Amino acid sequence: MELWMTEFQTQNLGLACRIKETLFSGQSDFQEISVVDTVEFGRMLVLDGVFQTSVFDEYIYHEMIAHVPLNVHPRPVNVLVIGGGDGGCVREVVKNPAVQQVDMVEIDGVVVEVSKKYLPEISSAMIDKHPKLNLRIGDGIKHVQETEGQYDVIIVDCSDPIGPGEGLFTAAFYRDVYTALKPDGLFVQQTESPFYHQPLIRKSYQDVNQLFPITRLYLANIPLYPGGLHCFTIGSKKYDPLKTDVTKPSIQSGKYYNPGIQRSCFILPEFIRELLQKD
Ligand code: SPD
Repeated sequence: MELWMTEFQTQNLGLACRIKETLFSGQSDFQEISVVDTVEFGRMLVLDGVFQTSVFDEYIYHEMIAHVPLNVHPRPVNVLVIGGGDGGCVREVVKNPAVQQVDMVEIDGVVVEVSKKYLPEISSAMIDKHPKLNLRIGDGIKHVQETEGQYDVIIVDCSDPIGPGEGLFTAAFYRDVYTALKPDGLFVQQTESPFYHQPLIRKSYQDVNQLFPITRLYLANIPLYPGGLHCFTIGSKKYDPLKTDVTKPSIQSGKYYNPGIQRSCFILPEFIRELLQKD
């Protein structure tokens, strides 16, 4: 019998994947967690029915959420990752030579353990206990509420704005992120699909723009996510992503990311530019 898993991306649209095997399925205090081995995407993490990451295309999301903001900052020494329980984001962050410490605060310890067991190529920095990595199981929202002027870069590698991810898309959270950053700090958040999450993208962009002198949105092509095109929003106190020197040596190519992408990912199609400009 053929087994399929579908993420319903809207009420009328779904991405269905043929499954070879269910490797893990369980309920944590926060969400339903599955790891399935699929024909097209390989092993895949699914939270509350939403496809989070797959061994087939995870490099795109993780390189883009980590290296783009890190390379906008001239000295990203202290970094905070909120969420990112599969470990792919911190795997990339620790590669930046300027980074000395990465605090990672993930709310769901079960996601970390399951990822270490079933997605070792993604979670390698957590498995190896990388010396730059300080991993804490806890509430990222509370962590930024209790922190002032500590981080050069904050990366919000969250799930969708439902369940545990909901509070990470509020103006109050962005205010606390602003306070937790150093005077020249910047932050990035994944902000979903420009085709299917337009109200969310516009609202978060406007909220960030109320606080930060510089707000920019950038894009990456990610086959696993709705519409295949994904948004990331940067709020920056000082450094403008559009002025990054892409010839600096810290900009090392990955599998998707390279100096050209660092620049070109901020070039937006007209419908997204218009979305962000609307009152
Ligand atoms: N709609 C899916 C967005 C998923 C974003 N989070 C991915 C986590 C990967 N570390």
